[in-house]
Amino acid sequence: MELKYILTSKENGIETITFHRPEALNALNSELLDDLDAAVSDAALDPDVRVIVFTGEGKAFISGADINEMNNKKNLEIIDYSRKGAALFRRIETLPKPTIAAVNGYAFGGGLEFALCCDVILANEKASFALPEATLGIVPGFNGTQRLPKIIGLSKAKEMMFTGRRVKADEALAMGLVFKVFSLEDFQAEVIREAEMMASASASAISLIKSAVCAGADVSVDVGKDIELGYMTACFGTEDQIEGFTAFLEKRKPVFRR
Ligand code: CO8
Repeated sequence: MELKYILTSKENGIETITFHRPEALNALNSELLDDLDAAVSDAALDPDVRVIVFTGEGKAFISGADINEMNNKKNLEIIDYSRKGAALFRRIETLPKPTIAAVNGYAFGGGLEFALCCDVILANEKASFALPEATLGIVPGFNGTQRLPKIIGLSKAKEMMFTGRRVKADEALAMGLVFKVFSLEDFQAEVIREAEMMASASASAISLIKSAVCAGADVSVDVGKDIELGYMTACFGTEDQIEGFTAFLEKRKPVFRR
């Protein structure tokens, strides 16, 4: 399928999905969401893809949902649009492969909400983050009201949502929103280095770890510990577990196939 607003490339088990709508600073319109859906579906099914990196072309990661497209929509149309994005974002959040948001510039509104669905957020020094919806008279509609407080805490999330102010990379790092910040020149290589570390670990173990984390996110520790027990037990006897243990005992690096 020909994609209009997404570029993809694959190297050494790492798929890079680049938002490519420069005329609107990669704003998310329905077509871009469809392209993203198609690219993610391909990457999810491709056994050669072990890690997915999302980034943006130019000075934006994603400048938000497309304000032109949302303008004049009626309530029910907006509900459909919000559900479409939210369902796709949730699918990405629960993909059985690791995802990295490599935030290269503006991550505003739906752009920040998208990044919140990725497993790790890395940023360059030019990255900035905001949920400016209140300044547009709307509510973050791709579930930022739900995810941001869980990541940075209620008070900081409310301050960001009430003011809509732009948070620069260093502050985002201090808040725990971003995992690491890199200089412009080191950014690409460091993102790949992080992705390579994930790609060299056991893909089957990572998928089970992710399932345990997702399934346990909203339950008590007592319920969560049994969820974890199930996934941990499932690893034993798998090809990767045997290879991982054997490699350790033979003092060599493991070679995982799955
Ligand atoms: N939607 C549509 N077009 C956009 C968007 C956007 N979010 N962002 C930028 N553009 C367009 C601009 O209109 C401009 O187009 P044109 O050249 O035709 O005038 C082009 O991109 C370049 O933008 P600027 O000239 O403004 O570039 P600057 O470098 O001066 O400014 C900014 C960059 C600061 C990013 C600025 O463009 C901006 O403030 N953009 C809007 C940011 C924003 O408010 N984002 C949140 C949108 S709301 C949202 O995301 C809700 C998500 C949930 C929705 C769920 C359904 C309810």
